[in-house]
This record gives sequence, structure tokens and C-alpha cells, in this order.
Amino acid sequence: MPKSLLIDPSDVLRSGTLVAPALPLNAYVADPQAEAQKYGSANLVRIYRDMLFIREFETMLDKIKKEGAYEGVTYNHRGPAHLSIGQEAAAVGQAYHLSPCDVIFGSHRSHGEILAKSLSAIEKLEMRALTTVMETYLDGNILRAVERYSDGTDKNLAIDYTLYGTLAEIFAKATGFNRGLGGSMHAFFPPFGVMPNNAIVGGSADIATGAALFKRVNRRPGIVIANIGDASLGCGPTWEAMIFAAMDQYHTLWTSEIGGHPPILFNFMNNFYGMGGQPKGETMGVDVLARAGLALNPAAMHAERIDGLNPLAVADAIERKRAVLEAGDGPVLIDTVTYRFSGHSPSDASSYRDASEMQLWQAQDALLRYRAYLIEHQHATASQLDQLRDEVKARLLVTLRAVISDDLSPRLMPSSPGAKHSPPGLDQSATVEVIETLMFSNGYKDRMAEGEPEVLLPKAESRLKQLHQKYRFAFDADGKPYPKLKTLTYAEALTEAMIHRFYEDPTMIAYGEENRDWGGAFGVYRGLTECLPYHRLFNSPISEAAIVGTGVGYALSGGRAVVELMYCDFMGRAGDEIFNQMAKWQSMSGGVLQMPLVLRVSVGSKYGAQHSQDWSSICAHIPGLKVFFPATPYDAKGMLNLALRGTDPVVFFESQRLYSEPEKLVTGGVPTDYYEVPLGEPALRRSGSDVTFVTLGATLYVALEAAKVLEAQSISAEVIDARFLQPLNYEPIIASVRKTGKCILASDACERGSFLHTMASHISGACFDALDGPVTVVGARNWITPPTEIEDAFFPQKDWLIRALHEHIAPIEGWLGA
Ligand SMILES: Cc1ncc(C[n+]2csc(CCOP(=O)(O)OP(=O)(O)O)c2C)c(N)n1
Ligand SMILES: [Mg+2]
Repeated sequence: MPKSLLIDPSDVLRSGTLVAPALPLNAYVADPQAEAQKYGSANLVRIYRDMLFIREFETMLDKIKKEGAYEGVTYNHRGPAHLSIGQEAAAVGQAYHLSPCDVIFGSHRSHGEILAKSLSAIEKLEMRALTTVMETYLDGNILRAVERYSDGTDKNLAIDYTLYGTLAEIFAKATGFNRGLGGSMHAFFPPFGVMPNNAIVGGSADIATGAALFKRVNRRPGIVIANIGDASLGCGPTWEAMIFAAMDQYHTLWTSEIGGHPPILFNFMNNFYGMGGQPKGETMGVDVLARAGLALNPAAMHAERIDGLNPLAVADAIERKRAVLEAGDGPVLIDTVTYRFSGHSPSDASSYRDASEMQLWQAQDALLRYRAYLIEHQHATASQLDQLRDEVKARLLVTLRAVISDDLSPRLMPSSPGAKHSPPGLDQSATVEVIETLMFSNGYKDRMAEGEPEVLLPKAESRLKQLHQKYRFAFDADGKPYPKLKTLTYAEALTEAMIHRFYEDPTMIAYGEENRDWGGAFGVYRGLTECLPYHRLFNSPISEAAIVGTGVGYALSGGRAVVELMYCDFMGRAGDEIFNQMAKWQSMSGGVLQMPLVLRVSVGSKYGAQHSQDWSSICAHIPGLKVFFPATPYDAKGMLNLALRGTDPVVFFESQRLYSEPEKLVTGGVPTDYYEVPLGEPALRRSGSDVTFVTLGATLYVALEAAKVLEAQSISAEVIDARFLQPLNYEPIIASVRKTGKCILASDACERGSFLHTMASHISGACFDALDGPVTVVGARNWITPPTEIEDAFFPQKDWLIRALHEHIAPIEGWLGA
């Protein structure tokens, strides 16, 4: 179905001058009288208190890292601490107008943002809600610890809880907000709207955009802020995220009822430094960071530079920008000027900056300026503020003592006999590999939220109607092939799985390059434009990092997303998002988050070196990803069904060699009804007794041909299609190899470093005494993939498997090779 977005040549060829909007710079004008009226003394002083909390919290960490002690309490913190001393006003001002349903994502330097947002949420939530949060989060384990030492009541208890949960996470304690598995750079606490902080510079830009997409598509209230550093403007994924967030289609093609652009605010905490490199004047040329907004859309992303040393200027900006976002007119870019007095990390000697520069900024220290302001305008006296500081310090000292106590705050034991410290819900009696149990959520949910899925056609009228009329198996009863066009293909089997879940799960969306009108790069979504509104199936920009990264943000916010990369070779463009983000957030969250994200990628042939490589081994290497690779239409549907009901991230490999192929092996054909392939179970494709071929992907068919050739030599080959790389149940493979005594593994991935070697090592270990020769790997050559005309010299052929048997395991009498 074509879109109607006319590009009129007379319009785009018209002469003229492009006029860009003027961007406000530090436009806030302080008006103490108006501020007193707007906020009231109590709130103005609370802003100061929150800044003090951050200043003192970070100072404590600085001292612990540098001197091994704070106020006489000693501790050796082995992990990192990227401090934000000097940046407090930017964090507290931002949090002031945010409600608990607004969420922030941050960076390696986000302790202050965690505290500011949490303190703001504590102020806004009623005590009953706070109690529920504390009693239910991680089964109340953190609260139990806090109650053992805290004399805080009501909201002060919640404050102690926040300080404790954050510090315990930084010190890798099992009672931290993420069971100590996130640590300083990744700590977060969703109940207060503090979402993952990211140690990858700029990593939060696309994830936060996905979270904002989730809010829009699922009509959830609130806005999303990506707090990222000024140096992250140099990161491709940051730009991709902004491009994605600024797409026109939210207004031009999506139903207006959705509400326009995702409510995302890119807040650059501009402290003028990377680690030592200076974006202004050295590593970039934008001069004023806000200028970046001019590139993104006619509204210049409503970009502004704001004075991040004044919490009230920041609060004012957030209040104004929130209105823009809620109206659907985002995205917004804010260039928040700030400065870190602390080094990049405590070991940093600040050799890259001049002491005189530091003095200039220290003279502007937000805590000093704001304290003077409070006193001058009679919101508090100096002694009241001193007392406040002493109270803050005292609270932190008690927190520190509690967190470093191994009795009160144990560390998560990676392998735990009796599982004393294992998270609730885990087996308390047996030895548990605790971290392993947290790698995957291993859940299954028909739908991630209740509600009616939004569709344009009843399911019975969808493309299923036509697909169900096709033959479901390649051959008739006499073994004669049906016409290909009338037989369900591998691609169409995938379509059926997609349709099923689209009609079950109201949160499910799918997107990627050419996903809508084109029907996906290889037509898997053909016919779905008629069934699904734009916000459930749309074209993305050519931004692989943002495609996956927004999928990560959408999934960890509570929705199910299917994102597509046309060729698996393009995974390089989304390497961080796949390998660090999609793979790691479930476990880094200590099991708090789920990641129902399916990444569909195709493995090619025919298109040469940059479009034809099988990268499944790389994915299998990364802990935290499930990796599927169906080789038949039956499995294509049954495995995609499985992936789409699960709550774990799956990289779903598909073969371009197979998209147009009908089911030739599973004799019942592809069922029209819903079914799932059991997780991790290899499939026996041919029984035999002399040698076991184990394959991944389309090489299955090469192995079956080889088996036929061997049959003529009276050698009976068993063929097993592993179909899963992770997880994989080795038992049937081991049983087969123990029976045959010989094993050859084959796939289209380059031989060097192939996952097949990992399989070979497991199989050798388990079958050593039963083997007649080495378990042998047959992969593609360790070359670039050559042009299609000569690619048979690159990808495994049937003779390669036979030669491997002949040369490495057991000579075949009379076989001269091909
Ligand atoms: C992708 C990536 N590259 C490099 C690093 C190493 N690194 C950590 S922080 C940092 C500087 C970041 O500067 P900025 O984004 O301005 O944040 P700030 O540290 O100033 O808060 C660098 C280079 C990283 N963590 N991630
Ligand atoms: Mg910086």
C-alpha cells in the first residue's frame, strides 16, 4: 500500500535561503520574588538539601577512593567512581518538576541524577506508595537491611533507603538496587523513574528514545530524559537516536491519536570535558553544543543552552520543555552548562586543565551561590543551612557504616552453597550459579500488557487467509513437488508467526529499514501494512544502532519489539547495542528488567564480502543473548513463535538461501495452528549409524546431499540440525556421536573462531572414549566472501564434508574426492 507523501519538484527546487531558528542561550532571568512565590521557602531549601546530598555523597566516595576513609570510617572500594562534584544543580534542577512516571536514563557519571530523581519522587509519592515500593522491590530485601539500622521514619526512611540502595549497588552488595551486579556505572531504580545508567558513552541516547517510543505507542504518561555527556555528541548512536526521535512520520503518517513525537529530551550535561579531551575547542567544532539541534528538524529540537549552575534555571527549562514534549512536538535538546570539580575518576590528576580554570568555576560553585541566594532572600539562615549540612552528613555516615557491614550488606555469592545470599526465588538448598540464573529471565508471556491489540483488519482477513490456502509441504503424496508459488515458504512461515503475536500482544511493534511498504528486506512482512497501523509497523531510518538501541529501550520499558537488520553484516553498525545493551541489561539489573526483544537478521549469499557473512558465532560468544537459526519453514515458524512469546533477547538468524523454500523435511508440513519448537533442542533430520553430521543454518541441505552420496558408499550418515546456538541441548548430539563414533560439524560461518569449534570441544569432551577420530569442523573459508560467481569455493559443499570424513576421521575406500 503506497504512502501519500508527495515530493513536489517545484517545491524542493525552489531557490531561497534556509533560515534556522535562533537558539536561546542562558535565557533564564532570575526573579527572586517570583521564585519565592512559585516555590516557597521550604521547597527552595529542599533543593539545597538535595544538592548537599549529592555533594556529600560524592565527596564521601572521593575520599574513600583516594584516602580509603570517610570521617574515620575505612573502606577499600575496588570498583569505579565517576563523580559529579560540581554538577549537582543540573541534576536537582532537572528532577524538581519531574513526576515519578517521568523517567531518566544516564551515563557513567549519574550517581547525582539517581539521588536527585529519587529524592524528587520521594517528595511526590504518598507514604503508602513509598511503602509498597520498598516492601515489594526485590522482595523487600533492601528495606529489611535498612530497617536494621535506620532511625528514619516516614519519608526519611525512604531517603535512607535510597542512599543505602544506591551506595550498596556502587559497592557491589547483594542488597544494592541491582543486587550488586550493575555497580557504580549502571546503578538504577525503576520505581522512582531512574532507568539504566550506561557505561558506554552516549549509550543512553537510543535506549531512552525507545523508552519514549514505548510511552507513546502504549499511551503511558510521562516524559523521558537521556542524560548524556557533551563528549557523547561525537558518538554515531547519539545522532542516530536524535534522527530516529525526530522522524516526520510521527506526525505525517501515524494516527494523531498517538500524540505525535515520542516525548524524549536529550539533555547534554555539558561539563566541557570528555576524559581529558575538550569537545569545545578541541575535539569538535560545534562551539555551542545546542547548535546540534539545528541539524535535526525545522524546530531545531527546541534546543537551548541553559545555566546548569542555577537549579532554578534548570527547573524552569524542564518545565517548559515538558509542555513541548507532552504536546507531541519533541524531541528536545538541552545543552546544560555545568562543570565537574572532581576528576573524570578519582585517579585523574586533571593534568589536562589549568588550575586557574578550576578557580574560575569554583567561584561559581552552585552550592555556594545558591546558599548565598537562600540566605540573602531569607529562605533560611546560615546556621539552619549548616545544620542541614550536618544532618545530611550524619545520614550518609550511618548509610556508609551499614553498607560496608558484610553482615548487614552481604555480597552476592556467584556460586552459593546453601544460597544464603542468593536472590529470593532461587533454590535455597542446592549450590546455585547465581549470576548464571540471572543471565536470562526465561519467562514466557503471551502479551506484555493487557488490552486489545490495535489492528486494521480482523485476523481472519489478514494475509493468513491467503497463506492458509497454500500447500504446507513441498511434495504431494507421491513425492512430486507442488508448484513453488502455491506452497508456503520459509519467509511466509515467519510471517505467520509475526501475525500470530501481533494479534495477541498489544505492545508488540516491529520496525527496521524498509519494514513497511517494502514488506521487510525479504518480504516477511508483506501484506502486514493492511493489518497494522503505522505505530505497530514502520520504516526506520538507516540507523542500525538506533534500530536495536530503541528496541532495547522499548523492551526494557515493558513492551515487546521485533527489530530487523537487513543483513547480519550490518550488525557491526549496531555492535554496542547488540553486544552490550541487548545482551546485558537483564543480568546487570539483577533480574529486575526483562528484555523481550527479537532481532531478526538475515545471513546472505550472492552479494559478496559485505553482505554475505554468517556472524552467528559472534552472537553466541556474548553471554546474555539467545541465538536461534532455523533451517526449515517448520522451524522458522515454531522458533519465531517461541522467541516472540519469550521475555529474553533473541538474535534470530534467517537464511536468504531459504526464504523462498517450502518445507521439504518435516513431513507433516508447516501447521496452520500455533506451535513452538522446544527451546534448545536440536532436530534429527536423517538417521544413520556410521557418522554424525551436525549443522547450523542452510548447510543442513549440503549435509543431507553429502549423506546421500555416502549412502552409495554404504556409509550411513546421521544428520542433526542444531538449530539453536544458545541455549543448546548437547545430549541428543552426544548420544548420536557416541553411537557413530564420528562427528563432522558444518556451517556457513568462517571456520576460524566459529561456534562449531565450541561445539566440537564439548562433543570431544563428552565422547572422547567413543570417538574414532577427531571431531572435525567444516566452515566457510577464512576469506572475504567472494562474488557469487565463485562463492562455491567459499561456502561448504557436500564434497567438503565427505573429504573431512575421508581425510580426518576414517578413509573411505575408493573415494577419490571431487
Ligand atoms: C563508547 C565509549 N568510548 C569511550 C569510553 C571511555 N570513556 C568513559 S567516559 C569518557 C568521557 C565521556 O565524556 P562525556 O560524554 O562528556 O561525559 P562526562 O565524563 O564528562 O560526564 C570516555 C572517553 C566509553 N566508556 N565508551
Ligand atoms: Mg563531559
